Amino acid sequence: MAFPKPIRLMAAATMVMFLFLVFQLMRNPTAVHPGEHEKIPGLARDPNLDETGEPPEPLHRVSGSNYDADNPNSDRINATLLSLVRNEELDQLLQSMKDLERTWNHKFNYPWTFINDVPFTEEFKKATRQVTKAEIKYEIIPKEHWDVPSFISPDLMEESAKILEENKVQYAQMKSYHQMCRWNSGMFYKHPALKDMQYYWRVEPNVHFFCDVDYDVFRYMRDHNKTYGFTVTLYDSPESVPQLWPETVKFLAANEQYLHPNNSMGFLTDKDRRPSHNEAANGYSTCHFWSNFEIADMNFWRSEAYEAYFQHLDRAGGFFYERWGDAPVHTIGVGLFEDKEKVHWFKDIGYQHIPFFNCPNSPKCRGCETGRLTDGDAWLKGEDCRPVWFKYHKNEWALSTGK
Ligand SMILES: Nc1nc2c(ncn2[C@@H]2O[C@H](COP(=O)(O)OP(=O)(O)O)[C@@H](O)[C@H]2O)c(=O)[nH]1
Ligand SMILES: [Mg+2]
Repeated sequence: MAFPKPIRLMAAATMVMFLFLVFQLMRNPTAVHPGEHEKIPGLARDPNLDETGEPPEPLHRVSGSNYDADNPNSDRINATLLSLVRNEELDQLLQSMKDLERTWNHKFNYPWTFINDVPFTEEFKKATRQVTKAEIKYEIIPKEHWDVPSFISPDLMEESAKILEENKVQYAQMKSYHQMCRWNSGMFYKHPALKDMQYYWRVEPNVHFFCDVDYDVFRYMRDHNKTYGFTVTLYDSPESVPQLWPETVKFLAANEQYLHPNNSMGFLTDKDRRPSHNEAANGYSTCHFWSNFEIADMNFWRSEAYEAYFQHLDRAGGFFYERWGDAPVHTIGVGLFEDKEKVHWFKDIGYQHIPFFNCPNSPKCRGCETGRLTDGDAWLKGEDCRPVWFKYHKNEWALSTGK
């Protein structure tokens, strides 16, 4: 039976539309459907939703026995996985180690260095040796690196802690937390055991790694002339650092020769996106690289500029009278004294430290949700500083993927 021509045309058009829809759905079955957590104020689209491969060549990979743990002529460079950790955090550390060994280090066998302010227990040593083929060093912090400096007044410290506590600054009263922040800011790379090391990957207890990484990240840093690598960047609580930026400005006024011409001043002082933070932190955006993850070059921390900056901050007393973290101190140091081109977003390293994630869109990742920033309270979604970073820096990944 013959249908009139208009009906036949409509049927054909419907069929074409249907086939087109089926094609679109089949084409990208793993496409991420944007949910609430992917909406980041200030970013049109979370770059973690774009497919993520590897950074550009040259990349060094495993070939034959070149990265075997017992190869005395291996392709490893002077680098270590580094963790300041307490004996009581053994289980949480094993979690971090297992994830990093599974996704990366069982291939490259970089040595681990564990550092503590007290001796490691035999139980700690025995258990950590069981999860890696790589060499492990267990080190104690020299007392003079950890102790509260003599120029810090205990009375003023006690009074200050009360004020910090009233301002709801986390860990305000915990002296060891202040010591840890100071040590991570300006001491760790002076440890005698790290004398011959150039690069480190900082690993904390109870973090997660989700994605297989198949190249030597330390050689990546060296070959691509990078100084500092991060995964997550966040706003800080201004109440923990009110005098950090004013002290930084004072230091710069007397040492302007250290300021790098291609610095990250825009990122450090952005006022547009969160004026209240900038105001409360006296000119600092509070944007910082979240330093519980760092892959970096210790020679930068050992440089004259950063050392002079750390000495200035240390004398100013803010590690104890306020609660300056190593994250803002490292970020400001790198942001002022280093070329911004030398900072790298390790987008391809899936990472979690409670309550934030870096979770790229890659078939190499398992166990995290692409593009999810946090599994914590709703307000945490606003804490992402990547929109500020990308306002002032090009997205290296966009260049390689064309997105
Ligand atoms: N040995 C030692 N490690 C510490 C101490 N305080 C903190 N750490 C380590 O320093 C890092 C940061 O501490 P953490 O409690 O995770 O701080 P948060 O991530 O800011 O909540 C972790 O690797 C801890 O294991 C301390 O008093 N002694
Ligand atoms: Mg931690």
